[in-house]
Amino acid sequence: STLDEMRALRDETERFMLRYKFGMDEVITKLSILREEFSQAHAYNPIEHISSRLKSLDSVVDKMRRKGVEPSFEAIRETVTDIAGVRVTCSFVSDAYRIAELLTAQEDVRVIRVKDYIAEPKANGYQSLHLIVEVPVFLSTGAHPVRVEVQIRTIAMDFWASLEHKIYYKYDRVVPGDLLDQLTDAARTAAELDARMERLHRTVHGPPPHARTGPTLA
Ligand code: 0O2
Repeated sequence: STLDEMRALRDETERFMLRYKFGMDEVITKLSILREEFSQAHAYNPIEHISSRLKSLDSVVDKMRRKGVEPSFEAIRETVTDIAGVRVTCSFVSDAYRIAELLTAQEDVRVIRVKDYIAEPKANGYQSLHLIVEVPVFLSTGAHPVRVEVQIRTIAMDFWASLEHKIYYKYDRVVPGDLLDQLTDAARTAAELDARMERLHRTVHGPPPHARTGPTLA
């Protein structure tokens, strides 16, 4: 009956979304382990904060429509790579790269895409290191690869991005020009602060163990 079909679709949708939650949980666990291990070994915390969110089904469908793709589970899996999102806030830029390297070097983590908006900030000044990774989630039916978007940034970048995000939505994606200019200028100030803090940090803790390079695609 139609009711049975509706129930089946509801269950399938729940199963579909739950996998993303599990993938997110896996990535959070990996990051938490790195954080604790690092704190123990280096006597300071490279990760200030880890947050996560699961995109609502409504936003997923909206995004599909914006991209002009007819929503289906298969199409969503392929096109919407940020259903599961994890955000890592670090104190220093070098730590942002270090966390990215350590995460992507793990053998069950497959790097799908890297966008380094720290090396190449967006025109509005947005900075952040974005990784799309695929991790296996082990269910009763076996291992299922799940994609998770990981955004790694400094406290200053995060501070800027959260304000910009609020302004962007307050003006319904059409922000007045002078406000945009001020935001871009503030992003420069944030980047300067990051550079100064990094220098101070190095004076105390020495240079980072690796050259400051982003993670590369395997
Ligand atoms: P929300 O509301 O944060 O969820 P794609 O996801 O691949 O279709 P794109 O643009 O290729 O889209 O991905 P990209 O550039 O990696 O950006 C994805 C996410 O990064 C965004 O998610 C934001 O969270 C963040 N982001 C990117 N650019 C900006 C920016 O200029 N300002 C701020 N504050 N955040 C940004 P969503 O789904 O677009 O938005």
